[in-house]
Amino acid sequence: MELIDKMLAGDRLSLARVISFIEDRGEHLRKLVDEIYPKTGNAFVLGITGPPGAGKSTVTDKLVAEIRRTGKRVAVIAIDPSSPFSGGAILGDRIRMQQHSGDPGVYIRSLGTRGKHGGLSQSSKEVVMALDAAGFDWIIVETAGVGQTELDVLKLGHAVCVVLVPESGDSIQVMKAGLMEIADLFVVNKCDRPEADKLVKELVNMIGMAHDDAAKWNIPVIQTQALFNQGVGELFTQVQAYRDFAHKHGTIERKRAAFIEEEILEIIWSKMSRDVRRKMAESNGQKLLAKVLEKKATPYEAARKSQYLSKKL
Ligand SMILES: Nc1nc2c(ncn2[C@@H]2O[C@H](COP(=O)(O)OP(=O)(O)O)[C@@H](O)[C@H]2O)c(=O)[nH]1
Ligand SMILES: [Mg+2]
Repeated sequence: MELIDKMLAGDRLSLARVISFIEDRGEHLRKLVDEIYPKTGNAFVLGITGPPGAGKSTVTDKLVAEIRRTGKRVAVIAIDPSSPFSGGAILGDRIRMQQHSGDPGVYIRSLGTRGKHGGLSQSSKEVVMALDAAGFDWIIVETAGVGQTELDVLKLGHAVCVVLVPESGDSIQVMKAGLMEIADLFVVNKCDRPEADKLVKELVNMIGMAHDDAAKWNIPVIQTQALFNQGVGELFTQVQAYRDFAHKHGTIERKRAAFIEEEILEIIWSKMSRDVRRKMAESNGQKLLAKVLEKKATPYEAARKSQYLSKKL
């Protein structure tokens, strides 16, 4: 496909079009992903999450500068499932990102709920594949850790960095939000504010409780003041250390396998769900529905009578 060839050759407009195709989940999608997939496997994917306002975008922005100093290419996807309501934040991000505009080694894109609902985790996986194929060495996925969709999206990362701030409250919240399980690195940002030490101590305690196995990665707690460019160099050093550790211990390969398995399952689920809905809308499905409405059958009986539960499953 000419579009893919141009994207692989570094044409940014083609990359943008490919990403839009993926977001729109249109008819060319399958051919597109078929061509992209064989070219993937080089990029390291870093998820950055944390509560809104913690400084994820500011940290990302400074991290991009650190990565560029090593000469590597970096792409950022900002995932914002609530995009219609966060115009202000997006504007702020745009202004921040302008310092990287014109740098061919940096590509920044935000993904919203465009296209079908529930397709965000699949879309973001395929966007990551496209960016990987397009030759970006680092892919940063920024998402607010507030819901299941966001947690699903983070599964596509090779490493997850959780950004917290002193005022984000008790570290118990971190455990409640399921962030403790997915964090490979913690950042306590806005360390210029009081109470930062307290949060750092709480996190260190929590990590100590969760991991006492020496063969496991020691989750670091990095203190930053991203706005003032303090501590982000150390963060980058730790991210690289994690990447080396993960390569050495086969973690990357395991995560890659899980990522691809999830992609296959999502393709199957969406095809099956389309098929089942179509069958349901046809006359046999509607007859079953009528029976249930007339109380001649229960929903479970109807499901078992459908070809999907009686034969195929
Ligand atoms: N005081 C202080 N403010 C910061 C720091 N880092 C980011 N901010 C500010 O916090 C606000 C939210 O930052 P942003 O990166 O958009 O947060 P996000 O919602 O997590 O992406 C912005 O006004 C930033 O300028 C910091 O280290 N100290
Ligand atoms: Mg942000």
